[in-house]
Amino acid sequence: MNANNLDPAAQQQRKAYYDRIGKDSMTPLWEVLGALVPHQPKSPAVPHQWKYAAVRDSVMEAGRLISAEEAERRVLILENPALHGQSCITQSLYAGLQLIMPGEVAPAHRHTQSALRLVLDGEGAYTAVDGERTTMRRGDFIITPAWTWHDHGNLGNEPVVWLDGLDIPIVRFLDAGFAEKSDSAYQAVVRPEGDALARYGANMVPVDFYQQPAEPTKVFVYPWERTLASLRAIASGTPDTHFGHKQRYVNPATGRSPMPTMAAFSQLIPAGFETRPYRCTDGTVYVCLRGSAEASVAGQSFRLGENDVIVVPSWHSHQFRAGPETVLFSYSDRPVQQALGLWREQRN
Ligand code: GTQ
Repeated sequence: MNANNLDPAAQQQRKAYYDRIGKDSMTPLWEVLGALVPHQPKSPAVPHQWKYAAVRDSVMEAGRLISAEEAERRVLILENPALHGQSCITQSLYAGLQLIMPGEVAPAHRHTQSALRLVLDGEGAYTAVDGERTTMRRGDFIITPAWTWHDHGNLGNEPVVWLDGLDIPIVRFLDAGFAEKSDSAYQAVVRPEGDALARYGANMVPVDFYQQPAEPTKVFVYPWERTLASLRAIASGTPDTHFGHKQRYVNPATGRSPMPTMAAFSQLIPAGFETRPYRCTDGTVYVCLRGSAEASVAGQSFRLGENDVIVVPSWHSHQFRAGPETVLFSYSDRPVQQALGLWREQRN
């Protein structure tokens, strides 16, 4: 419907009509149909990059401005520049850089939002999930599923920074957010470090264990050492034209994504390899863990070095050209889209 073809009187008449029905909280579909039911996704988010070297000083400055205790979580949100004020990196995903200084504790709490962590910088911190601690090492992928108690601490002597990925916008959209704080700053340790991984993450589970659908996954850390060893072993084979060598993290007890709202991936792109253009409906956050690559996102170019973050919005064609051997971590809302029958991809 092109209102511009109308004569002024008719335009006036429609406008008056819209104003009148507006008072009854109604609005005409035909003015917005194209935007409501688009031919293809038109994300309001834009591709963007955060160079770690450029933002690290600001992250450290937060460490001098506010304590972890006062902040509860001392995090700089990575906000999509086109979604200003919305605390999100895509319409459905949140990302942030969390800092914990030596001796600090980010107190125990739990919430219905699911969180993932990718450790980037520094040593000596831990995350505790439901009574078990895991020492955070660079490249470790750690999860705190919905409603699990978690606290973070730093027993070492250097600042530690990790990337937080949460489904905050999804839970906000559904108005399903609950949270509570624990009475004590940190959880009592009830299992030794490595217990969950040994019991549930070594291609075996306890004899009488069957994962209940509503229960959180038992494995909550995917150590970098194992990820890199897998990728390296696979990398002797032929790389996929669009991904290089790309693996999807799973709950080993089910083969499904570790958490119902977010998928996570690790991929190794061999030195000099260029992936073919690819797009998918799940807007994706990529982090370069090793090496460097040139990312091309819908015609925009980004030089990705270690710890740099880029966001690729839904249905934006992207490809990578690795300099040296490069490892990228990524996460997205793919499991949500797949559960709803919405997910699509296109390989060019
Ligand atoms: O570590 O629990 O970036 O609750 C945002 C909300 C981190 C956390 C965030 C959170 C957390």
